[in-house]
Amino acid sequence: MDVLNDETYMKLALDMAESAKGQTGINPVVGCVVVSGGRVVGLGAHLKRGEGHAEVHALAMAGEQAKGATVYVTLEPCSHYGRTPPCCERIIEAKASRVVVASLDPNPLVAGRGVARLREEGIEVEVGLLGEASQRMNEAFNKFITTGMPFVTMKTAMTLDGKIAAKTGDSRYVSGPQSRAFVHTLRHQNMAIMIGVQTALTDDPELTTRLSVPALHPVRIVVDSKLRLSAQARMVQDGLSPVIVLTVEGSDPVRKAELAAHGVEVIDCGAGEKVDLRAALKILGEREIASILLEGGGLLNGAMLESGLLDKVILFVAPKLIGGASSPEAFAFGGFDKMSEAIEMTDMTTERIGSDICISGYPKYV
Ligand code: AOF
Ligand code: ZN
Repeated sequence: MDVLNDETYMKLALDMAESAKGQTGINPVVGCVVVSGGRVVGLGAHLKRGEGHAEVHALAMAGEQAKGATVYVTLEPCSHYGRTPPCCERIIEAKASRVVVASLDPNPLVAGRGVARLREEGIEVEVGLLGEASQRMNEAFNKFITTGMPFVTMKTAMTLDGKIAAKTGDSRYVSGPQSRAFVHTLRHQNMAIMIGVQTALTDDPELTTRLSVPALHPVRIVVDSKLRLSAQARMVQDGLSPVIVLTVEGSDPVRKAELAAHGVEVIDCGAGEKVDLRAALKILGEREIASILLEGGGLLNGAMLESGLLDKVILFVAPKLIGGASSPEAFAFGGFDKMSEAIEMTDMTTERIGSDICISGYPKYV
């Protein structure tokens, strides 16, 4: 049984923010709860880029009752004129007397100015309540707004012996139904999904989001230096969301034109033999793709890891042993000579999902 306190309301604000994950584009998810005279008088979340911020919705619901109220907000109220006016001015205008903030806004246009402005007006401000949860929730936004680079989450399902398919290539399915539903939730929550061309050729995947409720489809990105993707591929034909092919300068102009004629955007990333992955992510960032779910295969996973471009790894480990020296592995790369050189993961979590174990963490590049 929870005791009613500040945390109760901040948790509610975080839950509302969480439910909007995936639908705010490059914007963060934010929730806000207004409490006055012992009652919740306003609730709000930021639902779509370009539309009202969380505080604006919650304060509109609270109306006159916002006077003297406490405002719980998961992210520092903004202080800048963006697509919408500054939330700190809206809070000041509403005459709230206390503001509880989970975490500061890393956007260089805000970064503490929102809190400073509220304090300047004599409003009591506390920062940090459930701050870690708020920061995790917006980990993609936090990276994108400070670096312009998308946040990359790699997910893979593997057997207990680290294989992502049998030696024949068969991979349907490694993990169980609950894990697979979770992956579709991750697709909904990420702006784009990325795979290597070999996976596209082997599986002809749709890369859409299929859940028991309607959800958002990510942009589909294929890393394909030699332009081997077929224009007949299901993802090219279905028209459900854009397809981007990352290739290199000098790849076959005829194939380029053919893919383009089918609505595929083909982007050159470097002049080398292989796609310059870092340059590719920079270009995708410039196109306002702030989060990418990397879904393999092993070679692309390995290359992304080696290049230090994976921000987060989510592994669904199924209670199976498939064996086979040639069975593909989750991370295929040259490897290191010594255990002391291994890439370490930080902030690991484990969770049981059906009969699988979900392990997630953040690779630490030194
Ligand atoms: C808040 N509350 O609910 C959100 C905030 O283009 P705009 O006007 O929507 O501004 C986007 C920026 O505002 C975004 O980068 C982040 O710094 C902040 N988002 N701030 O006070 C909200 N979504
Ligand atoms: Zn705002």
